[in-house]
Amino acid sequence: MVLVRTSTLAIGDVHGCGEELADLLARCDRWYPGGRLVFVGDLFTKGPHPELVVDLILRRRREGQRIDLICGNHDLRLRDALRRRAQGAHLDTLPETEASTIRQLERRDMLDAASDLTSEACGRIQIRDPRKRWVIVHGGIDPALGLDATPDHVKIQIKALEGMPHWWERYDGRDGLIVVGHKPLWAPLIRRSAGGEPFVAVIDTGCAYGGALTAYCVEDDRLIQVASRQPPSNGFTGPPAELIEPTTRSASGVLARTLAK
Ligand SMILES: [Mn+2]
Repeated sequence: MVLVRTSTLAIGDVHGCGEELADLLARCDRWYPGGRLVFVGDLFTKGPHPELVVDLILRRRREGQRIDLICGNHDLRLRDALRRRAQGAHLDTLPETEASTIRQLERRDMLDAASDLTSEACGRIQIRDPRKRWVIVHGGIDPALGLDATPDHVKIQIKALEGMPHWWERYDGRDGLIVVGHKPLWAPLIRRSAGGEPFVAVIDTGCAYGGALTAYCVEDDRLIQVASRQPPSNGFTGPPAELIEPTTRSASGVLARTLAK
């Protein structure tokens, strides 16, 4: 069965996991062929194959697929490192994570293309649908301020202090469905109203740490996952035993275990 309709697929933090992104997009193609892809940010650093991420985005755009990029905190870090590199900085003088990504991109002759995509991502804080039913942003919002009044830097990298509630635990849905990455969770987290309508989706499932890569169709309220190929780290113990396909709706209202990161 193929679900035919305009579909928007938010893609969680890829972090240079190019092979997993290929797996995930192949799976998305089965359910949502030609769907619009919106990457929630943190595209290239940490994982082993940033050049494959570049290649997939460019190739699919050439084939006519609509793809939008949103700014993550690691995209900003990479942009800064790329600027310093372009000004002649030696890789040894750059932060280790960014240096290793740049080294890999240079080796595969993908640095310029990756720089362009990183700049593009850094220029876009959020994507909101015209009817204001949903918004996709990297980190989240300050529920006390609301979506419109939350400063950009907060939207990019809001994180709960130790022992304090996450922003999504204090959000009541008044600004519609907010889809984010940024905070790696064991499982995607969907919060719902009493009527079952989703108003929060957290879809960073720690692919760079051996978890999974997750896509979420905002119109359909459905999740698609593939297993990470990376060694477990940062508290992850490996990919989830059961990956979520669009046939299985996410568990209603369940707060997933979160990483102590
Ligand atoms: Mn991230």
